[in-house]
Amino acid sequence: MDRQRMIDKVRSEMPERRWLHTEGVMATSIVLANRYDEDPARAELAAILHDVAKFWAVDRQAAIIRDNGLPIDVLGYDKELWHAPVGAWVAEHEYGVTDKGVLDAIRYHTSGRHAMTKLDKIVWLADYIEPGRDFPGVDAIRALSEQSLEHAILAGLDGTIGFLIAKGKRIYPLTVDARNGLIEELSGK
Ligand code: DGI
Ligand code: FE
Ligand code: FE
Repeated sequence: MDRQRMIDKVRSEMPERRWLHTEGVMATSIVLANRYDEDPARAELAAILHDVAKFWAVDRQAAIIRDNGLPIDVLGYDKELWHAPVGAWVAEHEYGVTDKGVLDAIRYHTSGRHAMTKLDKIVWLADYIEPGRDFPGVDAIRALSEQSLEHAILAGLDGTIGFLIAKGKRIYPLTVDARNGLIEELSGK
């Protein structure tokens, strides 16, 4: 599917404010890809599709996970996590994306994972710091993003994990894996 048709279709799947968020993630992904020597077209493609399933009914999201053999453990955690693996499936099967690295960046854009690829990192971080995001600490992470992808994501993960702890919520294991993986990478282990 060509880029413009894809954009029009994704836009039709969400309210306008979420589309504006997606445009912010697209622009930020391109900036980060250029800064950190990744292909901006792949980063933008993952960004266009990353939240494609965010506004689908949760029953429809759960059915995609169950009916297609996606990791079922996520259904035991917050519904906010489901749209990421579902989005990767939709990108492949409804939008014809074949680039496994792009599909993984969509799949892991909410949680992260152990040993994140550069593309995973770019999309994860762009989602966190795009210009529409406004929460305490976001400017510090925007500043960090100019120095180090890994330090910026680590700070973001600490923020997310702290937020989940403050709310008494469980933490999805891949989110912990992502944090451990970044610390290992930064300490050279
Ligand atoms: O889809 P977006 O809003 O753009 O952002 P996102 O895909 O990063 O989703 C953020 C939501 O996901 C937010 O409500 C927190 C939640 N979340 C992220 N990691 C975890 C998590 N929820 C749980 N329970 N466990 C996690 O590890
Ligand atoms: Fe998301
Ligand atoms: Fe997002």
